[in-house]
Amino acid sequence: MVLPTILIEQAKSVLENNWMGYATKPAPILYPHQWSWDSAFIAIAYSHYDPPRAMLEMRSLFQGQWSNGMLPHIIFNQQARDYSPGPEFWQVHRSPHAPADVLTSGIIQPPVHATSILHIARQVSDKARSLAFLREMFPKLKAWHTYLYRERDLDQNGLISIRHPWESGQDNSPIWDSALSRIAIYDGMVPEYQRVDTSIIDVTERPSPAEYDRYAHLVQLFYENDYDEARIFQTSPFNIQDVLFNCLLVQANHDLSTIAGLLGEESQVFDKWAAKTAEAMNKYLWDNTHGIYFDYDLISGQPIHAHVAAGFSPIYAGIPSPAQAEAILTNLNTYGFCPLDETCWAVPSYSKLEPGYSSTQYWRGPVWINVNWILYHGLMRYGYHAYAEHVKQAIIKLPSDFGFYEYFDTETGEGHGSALFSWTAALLLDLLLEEENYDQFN
Ligand code: 2M8
Repeated sequence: MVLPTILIEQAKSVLENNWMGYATKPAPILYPHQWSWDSAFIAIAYSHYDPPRAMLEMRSLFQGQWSNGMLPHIIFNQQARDYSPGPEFWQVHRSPHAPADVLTSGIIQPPVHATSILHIARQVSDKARSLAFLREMFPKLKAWHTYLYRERDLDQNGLISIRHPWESGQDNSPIWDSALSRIAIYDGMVPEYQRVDTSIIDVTERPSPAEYDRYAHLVQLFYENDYDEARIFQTSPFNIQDVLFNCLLVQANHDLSTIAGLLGEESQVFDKWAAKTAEAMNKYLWDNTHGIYFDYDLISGQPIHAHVAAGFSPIYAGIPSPAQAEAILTNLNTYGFCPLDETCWAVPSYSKLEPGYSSTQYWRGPVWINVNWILYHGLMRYGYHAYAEHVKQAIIKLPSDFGFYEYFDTETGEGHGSALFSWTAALLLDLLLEEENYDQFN
């Protein structure tokens, strides 16, 4: 195990290496642009040791915000051409809302941004500068959350739905299998695309060609409908209320409410959104038999019984009752996730007991640091300190023993995917530096 001081320096150099001068790419070769939720996690790390850079990271991201409030999942770096699908694939100029001078994708990612921005503001020691930053970001965050509740809350019950697997951040999770398998592909249904990922990473670890065809097909459907949300939802075969997305939104609403309070702005609307989404998650997504939250497929009208670690994430936002949290803890400890002993490296993304589990295939079983960071905070929140410490030590030990990889083999701990992965370094830094937290608002 590497000494914490050395590990901190190594993690900082991963971020330095991926810094593009205005934002941080997720990984040196595989992901050469700015990704939305990656940046939010990365900025949390910068907040501890370089708040100006943290602020720049988030400002750069919001440069790509659409006029309808949508925050796109990729802001393309015009200098980097080696990622596919690139900007031309998305055809976002068909939307009247896309910015003219910034190249973006046309989908979203989980809304961790208010959380990240509040984190940053708390670390800026000059209170006036901190408030000025919040004042600048508040209308952008408000427009982002307003977009989600206006355009994506189809049942008007507080549950936001996603229209592409990439919007979840968990690209090839087993959650999407049933919905994707319903999409029959015929000639002309898939636009031309090239893949770069499979020439960089072992092809068996990446999404399959069948999955990719469907990802591309959905994007074609979006631009053929000029990114008009109402038209998309009338025709789209993919429309899912996702647990992780909604859970992160609940916390982000709480944080946006805190930001509004600090600025003397109306905060009630954000509290109402948080409560509404949390209530709906308990009503519609909680599965009492299995002690886990399941995604809900709006097209089939059925819950999706995929036992993924994200199904426990609502503890992060304080959504479950103590009894529900107790059931979650039992499930985490027993159902192929992470027993509280030395056999567990960290919580796998998908239960080892479920069909199709793989210890190395991307979002179908390996350990991801961001999911474990979310669960760590949830376990702390409910007072499960021993378990939280177990997960925290795993988050530190994996990069320390195997390197700052994108994800880790659940069985051996070995690193997979891209090396020098930014959010692995960032969230490790957050845990190692959090004791030194500066908060001038408390
Ligand atoms: C992965 O997603 C991108 C597509 O957005 C990809 O596979 O090319 C996911 O792990 C996602 O959560 C992450 O934000 C992105 C960049 O790290 O990579």
